[in-house]
Amino acid sequence: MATHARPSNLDAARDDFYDRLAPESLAPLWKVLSALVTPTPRTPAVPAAWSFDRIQPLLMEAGELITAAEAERRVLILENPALPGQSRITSTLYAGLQLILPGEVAPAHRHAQNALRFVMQGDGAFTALDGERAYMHQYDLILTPAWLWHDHGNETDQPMIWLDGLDIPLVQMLDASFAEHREDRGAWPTSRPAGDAALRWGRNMRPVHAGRAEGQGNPLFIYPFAEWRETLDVLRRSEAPHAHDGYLMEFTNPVDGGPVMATMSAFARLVPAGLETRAARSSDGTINVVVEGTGTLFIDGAAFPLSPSGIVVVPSWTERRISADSDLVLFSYSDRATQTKLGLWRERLE
Ligand code: GTQ
Repeated sequence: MATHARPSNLDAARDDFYDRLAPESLAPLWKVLSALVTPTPRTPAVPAAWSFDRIQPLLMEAGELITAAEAERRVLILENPALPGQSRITSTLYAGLQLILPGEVAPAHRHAQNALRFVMQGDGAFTALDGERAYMHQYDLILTPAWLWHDHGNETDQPMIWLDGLDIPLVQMLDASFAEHREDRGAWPTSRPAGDAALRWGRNMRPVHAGRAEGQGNPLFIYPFAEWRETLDVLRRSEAPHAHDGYLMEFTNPVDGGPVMATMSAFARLVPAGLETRAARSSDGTINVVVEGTGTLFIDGAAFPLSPSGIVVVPSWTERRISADSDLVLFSYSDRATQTKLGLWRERLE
């Protein structure tokens, strides 16, 4: 078989070859293959933690510098320290803390991105979804699924702060962002009384002739803290904790029992005092919020102290262990819904 003679100065010949590829918009796979097709996930995100107590005064300062109406959304973005300027906390997900002051309205808009809100401080402001208000209390989970009109308002006399979790980077990667704004920059008119969605969809029944189109995402858009917290206690009274996860509940969409939204999954967890979970990893980078208790989250061996209102990001395929000093209650969200649909999600329990 004829073989081509290799040039004597191979390195120089290769460099010359690569130089001639670039102007043709071509690149040699063999230089990048091992970085592209990795045996396990190699995330550019790093583990990181934020303390709500440090962010809260900065957010209040933002409140003096810009109104909710001016800003549209007055939010400080939690950026992964390894991804500055990219508005992402993991490769696919966004997190931010939003402030709405007494008397303010964050005007109605809708967008292709899915959003969840997890209430950190305040009581009684509302998110309106498609004409229905959800009055928010601390540690409630509120959803604004893709392409539904939503606005936020605060008719109380206290500032209200919540964590926004969105799939902004994922939608950006797909070049699939669409958004619309209400012409008058105001709130969407109320068309249903508060509590309507919970009565239609939160009672283990479903409307046979569904009012709102089911195709428009999860219609049950409020998951009150008082309800989900009680469930964790019921689990705890009746069974042993899971060795890797403690007591873990997933919030579900009542239409199909699946994840709360098309792209994001959300979870509530109780790790009882004294338990240290066994090591586990999963391919969905996860944002955790401490609701109650103290302990430590070990991520690839590094210790992140946990205390109420702390926020900790556990990147894809890092090893996590949770150690609870007192009963620890955590809320978390991730892109597991996306990965599961695509057949990509994996976990390894050690
Ligand atoms: O409240 O709709 O943090 O559209 C980022 C984008 C919040 C919102 C964010 C948004 C919103």
